[in-house]
Amino acid sequence: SAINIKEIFEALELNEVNKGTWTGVDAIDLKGEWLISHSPVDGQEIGKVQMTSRESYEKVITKAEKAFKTWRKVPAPQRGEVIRQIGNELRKKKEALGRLVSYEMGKSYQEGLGEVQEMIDICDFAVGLSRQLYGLTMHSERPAHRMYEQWHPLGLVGIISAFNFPVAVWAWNTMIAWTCGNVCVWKPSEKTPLTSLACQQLAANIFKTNGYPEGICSLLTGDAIVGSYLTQDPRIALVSATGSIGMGKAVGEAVGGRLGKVLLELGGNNAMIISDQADLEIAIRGALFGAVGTAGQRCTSTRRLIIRENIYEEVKERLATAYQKLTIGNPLDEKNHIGPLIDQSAVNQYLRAIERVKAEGGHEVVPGEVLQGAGYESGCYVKPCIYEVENHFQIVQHETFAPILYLIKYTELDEAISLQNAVPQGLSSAIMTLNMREMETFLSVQGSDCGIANVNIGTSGAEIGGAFGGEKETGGGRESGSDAWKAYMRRQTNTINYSSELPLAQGIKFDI
Ligand code: UN1
Repeated sequence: SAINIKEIFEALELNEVNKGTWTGVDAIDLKGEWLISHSPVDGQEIGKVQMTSRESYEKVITKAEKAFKTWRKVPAPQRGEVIRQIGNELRKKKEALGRLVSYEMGKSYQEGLGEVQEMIDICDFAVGLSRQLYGLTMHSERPAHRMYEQWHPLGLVGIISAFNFPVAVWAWNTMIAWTCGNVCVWKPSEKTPLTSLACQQLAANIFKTNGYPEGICSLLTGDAIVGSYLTQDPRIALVSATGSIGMGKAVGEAVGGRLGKVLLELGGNNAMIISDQADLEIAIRGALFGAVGTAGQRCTSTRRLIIRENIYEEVKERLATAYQKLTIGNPLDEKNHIGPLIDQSAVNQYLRAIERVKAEGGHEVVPGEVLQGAGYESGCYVKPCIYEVENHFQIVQHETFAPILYLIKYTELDEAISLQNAVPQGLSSAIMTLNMREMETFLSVQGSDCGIANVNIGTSGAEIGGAFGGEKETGGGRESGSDAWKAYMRRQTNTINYSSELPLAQGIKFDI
């Protein structure tokens, strides 16, 4: 579990990182303040990069605009060929990048590898998609006319991503956006700058090797101020943002104010309904990974368990027993299930949430605490905890990005579904049941109101092939698979007249 950061930097071509001037390839021009990356694993400084200044931003965007003029003319399947090469490079660097994700973000090495695998999977998806950017054809109401629609790229796509999936969410967006013919400008979380540099370096190298200009792939480093350059800039046709609801509202307002396009993938408050007709073995395991995996820092993490009253005590006890077996510590050590939270401010939010749940009358099942002593020097390790609550508690209505699980009791399925929907967010949901009527009701129009609704699997861990995103305050956007690509393109309807007449639609007569 000891980390050799020099070796990882070498494997990912990040040797120049700390020198102040970035000599790596492509459109990043760093002249601003230093951004220091500390690992939540051991509190050590991993490296530092400079933030993008306003002046550098202008240079990046000028290059991106120029690059778009080239990239949009490259046939889509040839764009897919570049993505195929990126996928192959990721296969080669999977271990090094997975390790850096784990060290910089704090998720387990297994989950770090899983995240890189998600990138590889979306590359494969994008390669296939590059031959399938289908539009429809329609029958015209006029004789000897033909109608069809086609999809064109938008231009410059801005991507704002969060610390918790520092590389996969970038890949969902960029691999699809590039395939569609856009150029991408990425503003990753200021909490994980090094993993983003590694991705930038890897992708930019491939574009360069293939003879494409700089600017198809650009990176901005910095905080919300740098993000606001993107949201306020009318040259950025689409801003795709993943993060908190507060951030999403700010982005939505700024981009909406200039009538730009947004794709928002914000917080969840995901529940799992556990019926008395569930396979309890699966239910407990699903709830456990959903609640404590990634230390509860997924937007899809399970926050609420809505449990049928006649099995409530049994589920509660089995969960409490399972929680005792969890090992918390260095996430690079494969014997540990749970690593640290991202930073001190996340720890404070965890502590405040526990205070609030107690103040509102929540009942402790498994207590929370900040861990101290050998191995926990960074101060970011916390114990996953469980509270019995009522769904309407203010703190339960709110997404806390930490491993705090709430238990809620129900009697009738309709009531369970109402409780599950009675939060402002609408990302992911699950029901554990072997009863066909219960499951179909949960998936029906009077069932879950979320963008993701699962049966007999947990709320997290979506595959890339489906459209990912949710309703209500989750923001309504869809990323990744299915036809999510359409958000990165503009639709053009074309009507062609091949007759020698000029009939008007709707039969309107206009003769002179
Ligand atoms: C996120 O937390 O922002 O479904 C993304 C999942 C992962 C992605 C989560 N594939 O849990």
